[in-house]
Amino acid sequence: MLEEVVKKEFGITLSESTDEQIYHALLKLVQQRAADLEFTGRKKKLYYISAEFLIGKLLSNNLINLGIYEEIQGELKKIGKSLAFFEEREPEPSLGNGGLGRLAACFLDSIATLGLSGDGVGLNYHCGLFRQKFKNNKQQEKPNPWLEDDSWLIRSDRAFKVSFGDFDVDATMYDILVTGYGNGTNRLHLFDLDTVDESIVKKGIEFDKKYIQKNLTLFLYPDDGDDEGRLLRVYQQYFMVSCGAQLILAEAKERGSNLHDLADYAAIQINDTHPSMVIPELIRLLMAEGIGWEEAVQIVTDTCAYTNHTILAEALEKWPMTFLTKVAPTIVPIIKRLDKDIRDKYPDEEVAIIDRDDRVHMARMDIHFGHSVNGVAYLHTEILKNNELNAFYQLYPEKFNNKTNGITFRRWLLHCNHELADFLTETIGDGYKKNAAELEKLLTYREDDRVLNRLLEIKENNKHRLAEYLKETQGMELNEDSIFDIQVKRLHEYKRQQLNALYAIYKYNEIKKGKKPVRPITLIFGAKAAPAYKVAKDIIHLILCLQQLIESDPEVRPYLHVVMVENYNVTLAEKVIPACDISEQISLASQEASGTGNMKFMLNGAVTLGTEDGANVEIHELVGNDNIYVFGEDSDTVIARYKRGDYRSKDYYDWNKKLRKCVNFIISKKMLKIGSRKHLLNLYNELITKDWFMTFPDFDAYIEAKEKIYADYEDRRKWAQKMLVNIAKAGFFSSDRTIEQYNEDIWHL
Ligand code: 26Q
Repeated sequence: MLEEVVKKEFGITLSESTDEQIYHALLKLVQQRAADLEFTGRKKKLYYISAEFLIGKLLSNNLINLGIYEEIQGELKKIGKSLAFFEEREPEPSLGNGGLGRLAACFLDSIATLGLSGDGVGLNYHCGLFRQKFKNNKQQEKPNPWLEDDSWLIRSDRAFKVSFGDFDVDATMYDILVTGYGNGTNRLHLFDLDTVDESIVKKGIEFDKKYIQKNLTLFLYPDDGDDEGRLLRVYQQYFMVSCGAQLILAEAKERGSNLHDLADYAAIQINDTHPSMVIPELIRLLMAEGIGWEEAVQIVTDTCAYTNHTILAEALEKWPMTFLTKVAPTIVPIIKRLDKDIRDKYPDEEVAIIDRDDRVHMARMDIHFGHSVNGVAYLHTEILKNNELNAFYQLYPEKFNNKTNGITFRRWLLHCNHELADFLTETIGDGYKKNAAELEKLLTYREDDRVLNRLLEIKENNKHRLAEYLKETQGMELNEDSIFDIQVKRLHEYKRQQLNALYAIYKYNEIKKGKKPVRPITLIFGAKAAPAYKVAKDIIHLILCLQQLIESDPEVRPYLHVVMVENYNVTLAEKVIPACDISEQISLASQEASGTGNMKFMLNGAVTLGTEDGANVEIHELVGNDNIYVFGEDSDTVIARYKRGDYRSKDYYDWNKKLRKCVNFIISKKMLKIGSRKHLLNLYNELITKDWFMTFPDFDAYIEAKEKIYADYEDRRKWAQKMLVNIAKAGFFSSDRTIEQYNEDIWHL
């Protein structure tokens, strides 16, 4: 297969080809095959519009989806090459930062797999999210340019003009082909400017924020610590939605729409509020085509739907009108008119689009002028309805619906855990690859020692593979016989990596006192902190200092190891997740909208240690009490305490001696010898004066849960049964199920 491509491209044989020529041929081959499978002739199409698409490397997944993985592997083997080499060589596109972006990528896979016509719409960030380096136990940010001459991007011939307040730009559209598993192909459209200039990036990730033509698509979420950064974000958003809206209308017309019937030709899913300006932009464009105000508003409402991914107030975007006036003056009168219509109808200030400080509330616009509002897990949607968005739920109960997140099993099982996937196929057949619910067939093997032992053996092998990889790439020495207890996700106070770090301190002290664990424990962390998020960086500092302290302590090191992997990204996730024994999902109840890492770990046979938050609630319900470890206060308690506003972390610190000892350790002599006084003291003070995400009230329960889960790990047969149940019950979390629900309830493709 590849032989023909190199012949055509270079006029040589495969064995004569250089690695770069083979890599080029692999991309070409995949693209040709994928292009042949494009969906055509459909009337209605979905546009999933999002500031992030954390797609990860694409080569292997595309080969799997196209059904030619083994064949290509064999062809390369014949000439003494390994596919793994080319997988490693591929740069990871860094077009997202966490859950929301990775979800968008899983959804694209499932949409194509289900044979639905649906494209992604986003931006082509040249450097995307920063690359993380550790120096002096601190995070440093470096640019991560991922674009190469040979890449998955295809330059399209569609071009759009976008008018900002002071100037116009000409946009270019690039496409990445999105393959479905044994099905057709969709596209991810990424907009860009030809004038963007990577050479303006200086020291770290700093650059001239004012020079929009040169910097517009350089970075994902440019630092918003100042007005220039915030303004640049608005430029990015308007650029994305203006291009997207123009594309959607152009394509709808090509498919036969007269625009009055746009909703029969297009469904638009707004991924959080970053693309919300698509609503006024579409109204503007429809009116420019001669459609009247009321009809234009109705058409847009019938077309657009909004997904909420967070209840954190600071993530609910509110843009000052002055920003919009500068960046996108043509949509300002439209937003004002939408606000007026709402104010005329509903006097409640809480549901107004423009508030008294002249700020535009993006989510409010989405809810009024979209036909659907969904949360991303059962509990999250309930909290939206009953608390955060209750005023809107009162107005539009029919718009609210839940779509519990999911993950694509192609990447998060077939690709990242070949050994487990093959064993599942041997044991229960390969029906589960297309129909995830069939994983439940595994339950019949619950008492089968051969199956249980094999699950343990696969886990051991994956731990070995991770250890090798981390040794090679990060110089780490992991003890493969230890328990791999893993917390990998973006760093945020609400996710409470600091609680896990306090446990590490507790255990360190216990071991110092002579209370050694029966089996060594490896606490693995991986997390990037937003560059301007000080407390998050202080938490990274704490973890890295603990790592150094413990590594240099021969008394403790054999029993406890804390490691923080550098530059946690999709590629690392694919290696870490299959090797995990214990999956840490310890967010403060009510704060994690869903989580999707929790699902990936479960699918790969890890047991969850978590709070009743996000999709953990649904995992708990599926696997039952025996197969998950739940601790901590529930979301009602937490929400009530926030409402009362009477949480004082200092009280817990004063009463709880065990806790106080661990917190004090942060600024102990030992730690100050290793780390920075300023950062450790900041964190210490933050905890005892604020602890906004309530780690102290959950501290005792967390320690108890950890000790219990470690003890239970020692009954290997029972543990294997827990692994088995987790894998068997993971089917619900296939993003194929999620997408079927979106289509059924919202898109109607
Ligand atoms: C907002 C305002 C200004 C600047 C940035 C932002 C911003 C940027 C990114 C706000 C939110 C995000 C990303 C949110 C996110 O990733 N949320 C996660 O979404 C997942 C998919 O639904 C859930 O599983 C996670 O629980 C949720 O945290």
